[in-house]
Amino acid sequence: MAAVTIYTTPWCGFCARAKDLLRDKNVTFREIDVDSRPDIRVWLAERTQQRTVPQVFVNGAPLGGYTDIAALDRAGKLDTLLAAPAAAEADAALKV
Ligand SMILES: N[C@@H](CCC(=O)N[C@@H](CS)C(=O)NCC(=O)O)C(=O)O
Repeated sequence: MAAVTIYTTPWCGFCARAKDLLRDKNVTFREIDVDSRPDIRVWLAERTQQRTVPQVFVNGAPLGGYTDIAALDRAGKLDTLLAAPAAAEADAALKV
């Protein structure tokens, strides 16, 4: 199973939907609350070119937000990405 990290804020509906989608797939993920972490939000904007949460990373690669992973799921591509072997080093390189 791939290493999954999701950057979120509390009271974020898209974050809840992204986590629900991952949970529905029995995916274990690491959640980073960036509500009080402007340093991580700056890093995320540079890394993803997006300024919204959630931001989902699989094996260190940015997949985007909820609508992005839902689109990957509808296209039948998300399960393959999630089933890849964990790249722990790539995931550990993310900012926390
Ligand atoms: N299409 C994006 C929309 C994400 C979105 O609009 N997130 C809101 C919070 S729920 C956001 O980040 N707003 C700007 C902010 O909180 O700084 C997704 O599906 O993830």
